[in-house]
Amino acid sequence: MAKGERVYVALGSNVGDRAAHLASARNRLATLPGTRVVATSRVEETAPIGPVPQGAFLNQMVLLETTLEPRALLGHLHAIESERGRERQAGVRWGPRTLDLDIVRYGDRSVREPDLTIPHPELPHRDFWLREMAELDAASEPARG
Ligand code: A4P
Ligand code: MG
Repeated sequence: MAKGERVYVALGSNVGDRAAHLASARNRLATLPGTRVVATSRVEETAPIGPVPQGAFLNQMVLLETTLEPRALLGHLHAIESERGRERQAGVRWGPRTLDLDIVRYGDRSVREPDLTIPHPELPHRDFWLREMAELDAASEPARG
C-alpha cells in the first residue's frame, strides 16, 4: 500500500456505552480502504466543553496513515458515526452524541471549505487533544540511538 498521510482523528462520546462506541470506532477505522492505525492514545474522561449542559465525555485520539483524501475520509467518518446511532439535532452544535469523529490534522494540509476545516479550529483550545497528540507522537517516533 502507498504510504499515505499521517492523520489525527479525535474520538468523542458522551451518550450510552461510551467505551463501546470508541472501541467500535477504532475497529472500523482499521478497516477503511488504504488506511492503517499507527497508534492510539489513552482514553480520557473530560468535562463537557461548550454551552450545552451534558454528561462527561470519553475522548481518545487515533493516528492513522491513509491514502484517503480528506473529503473521502470525512464521508467514512460520518458513516461510522451513523452506525453508532448518532443523530444530529438540527441547529444544535456541540450537543450530546453517541460518537463524534473529527479530523484534527491531515499531514501538513490546510483545508478551508464550508463543511470541512483542517486543522480543526478547536485544536489550540483543547488541552486533552494536545496531550493525546503528544502521546501519539511519542508512541510512533522511530527509535533513536
Ligand atoms: N467539519 C468541519 N471540519 C471538520 C473536521 N476537521 N472534522 C464539519 C470533522 N468534521 C468537520 O459536525 C458538524 C460538521 O462539521 C460536520 O458535518 C462536518 O462537515 P458535527 O459532528 O455534526 O457537529 P459537532 O461535532 O457538534 O460540531 P463540531 O464543530 O465538530 O464540534 P466539535 O469540535 O466536535 O465539538 N467536550 C468534551 N469534553 N469533549 C468533546 O469531545 N466535543 C464537542 C463537539 C463539544 N464538547 C466536547 C467535545
Ligand atoms: Mg464533530
